[in-house]
Amino acid sequence: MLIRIPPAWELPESACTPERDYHLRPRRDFLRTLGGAVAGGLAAPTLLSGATAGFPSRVNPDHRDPALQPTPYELITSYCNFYEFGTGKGDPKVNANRGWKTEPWTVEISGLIRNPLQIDANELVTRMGGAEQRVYRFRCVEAWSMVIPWDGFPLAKLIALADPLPEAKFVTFTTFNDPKNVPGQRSSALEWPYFEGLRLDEANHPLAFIATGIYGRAIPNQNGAPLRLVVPWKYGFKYGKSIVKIDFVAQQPRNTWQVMTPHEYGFYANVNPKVDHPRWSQASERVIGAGGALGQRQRTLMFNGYEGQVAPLYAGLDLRRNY
Ligand SMILES: Nc1nc2c(c(=O)[nH]1)N[C@H]1C(S)=C(S)[C@@H](COP(=O)(O)O)O[C@H]1N2
Ligand SMILES: [Mo]
Repeated sequence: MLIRIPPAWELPESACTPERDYHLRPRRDFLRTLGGAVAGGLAAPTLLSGATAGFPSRVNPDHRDPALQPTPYELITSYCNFYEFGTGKGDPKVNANRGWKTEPWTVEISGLIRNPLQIDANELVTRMGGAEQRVYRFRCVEAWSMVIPWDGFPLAKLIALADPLPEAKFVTFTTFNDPKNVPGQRSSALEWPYFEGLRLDEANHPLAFIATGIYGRAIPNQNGAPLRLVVPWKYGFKYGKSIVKIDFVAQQPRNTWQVMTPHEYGFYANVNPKVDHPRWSQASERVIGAGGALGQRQRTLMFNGYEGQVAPLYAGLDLRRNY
């Protein structure tokens, strides 16, 4: 008999709101009808302590791993890094919701592939078969962490759609560039547009994900609407927000933070408690939302706790040099 052992990040079907109830519709409609769907009693809501009440959390009620206690929605969506909208953690929630339009949104898939295309973000989610939920640890390079219930689709599905040529070895993610409407992009805080890259085999890893939602709701502007990268074994700066272009290339690309400060930020950005940032330790992290204002501290895990799944990607690589 064949018994399928689900990977740790996978939740049973019963824990999820049926995908037809969101994401397959334009985000406008989704937001408008969400209240109705909750009142209709879809997916027995398991509200988490501290989470905003009134929407189904879709978190597996059998989830007993205390290390993966999801961070309240309110904190995930108000404690942000999104330099286009200010450098303070509270700035993006305010500034990304002052008329910046994330719908309609077109993404271009290009480069060394057989199926280049330009596609509307909602249409892309439909082509990917709708959204599914993943509860992942999130570790910022600034030594704080959260646990985030993302909705979205595996990056590998998008790569299959693109159909890379054998010469494609890396994937790059270019985020939006709109200095007219986005004040941060008129400053020199970073080099714009924000830019990231992965090796093709990293991008194809089953954990790598494109997020389109959080806690079953359309992803808020401040968290990278409508499409943002999620690579749970890497530091948060790899998670490019509000992507407009996914390009398949032959050479290892640079990324925004590496361009800014190459001795501090590298291409790999794998979470590694043994390799300190030049200005602080990476051995532990502050858990946002746990244990008072400063946050409880916990030990940082190799590859952010995903070592069992991703270590083979880096066999033979010196992780001290390739940080
Ligand atoms: N376009 C863009 N993407 C970005 C950033 C940014 O400034 N601009 N900041 C990164 C950093 S440093 C982190 S820690 C995460 C923060 O994601 P969150 O605000 O959704 O938690 O987004 C990443 N993606
Ligand atoms: Mo970060």
